[in-house]
Amino acid sequence: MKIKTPHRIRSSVTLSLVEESRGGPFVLWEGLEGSMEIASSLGFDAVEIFPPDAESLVGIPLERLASDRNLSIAAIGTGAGWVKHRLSLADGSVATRQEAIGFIARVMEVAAPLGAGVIIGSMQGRSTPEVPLDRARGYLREGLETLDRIAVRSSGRVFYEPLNRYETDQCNTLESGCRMIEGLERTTLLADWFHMNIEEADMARSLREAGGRVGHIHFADTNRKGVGMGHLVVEPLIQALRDIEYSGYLSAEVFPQPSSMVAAEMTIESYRRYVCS
Ligand code: LER
Ligand code: MN
Repeated sequence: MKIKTPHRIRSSVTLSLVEESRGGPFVLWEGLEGSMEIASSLGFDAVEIFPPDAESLVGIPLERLASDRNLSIAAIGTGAGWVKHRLSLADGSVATRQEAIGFIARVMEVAAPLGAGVIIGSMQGRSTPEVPLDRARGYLREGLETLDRIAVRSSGRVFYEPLNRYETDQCNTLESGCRMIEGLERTTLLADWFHMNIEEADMARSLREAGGRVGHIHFADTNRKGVGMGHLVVEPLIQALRDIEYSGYLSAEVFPQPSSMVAAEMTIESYRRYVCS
């Protein structure tokens, strides 16, 4: 009998605990346990958590809640630092930059023992009239260096996420993201297919060129709905991931449209169609 090797590319779905982010691209909104229950019943390998802050996760037996349901924690987002507290790694004030680093470091303290990476997306900030682009990029690099050092000490991982031009002018492509994280030990790129569809000339080629520096993927269709609900041509992207021996998650960070349930079901169906067949 042929033994099927397990898929190294695993499935994940986002769950949000941040009321202020309603309307954002997060699939499950039923609290930690309710959302994990749904993810597990649909057969996802993992969940990605978007918490208000690290403190709201301290004391919660995350590992047990997940493993009881046969789930892993793929990653923990830090975007609430921006959404709720207006913190950014590129802020003009040194005190605010330090607060931003502290916010992310505390999330890493929760994430690292779970084997989950921390995501730096919105927290990278952008240039402003007071902070020109060169300086904003320098501040971001300093913040990433500090967080990478913390990750080395705690066996944590950092996922740095290039965003589309309407959200940041720091790094919009995987290529510029690779330059931003050059030389860092525990920091890889988060390749979000929604942003990539806007910014990359050839998404499959960009994934191949980034190679082993791709650490996490936000699995979204062109319209930021579940994969299968837009016009993304998925096969070449999965082939590129196989070619670079990607062994992380495809994590659905998409709008809960037409409903959380349909977005999650569509995602796991697409995952099975493209990755497991
Ligand atoms: C965060 O992962 C992201 O993709 C940004 O667009 C913020 O929502
Ligand atoms: Mn994303």
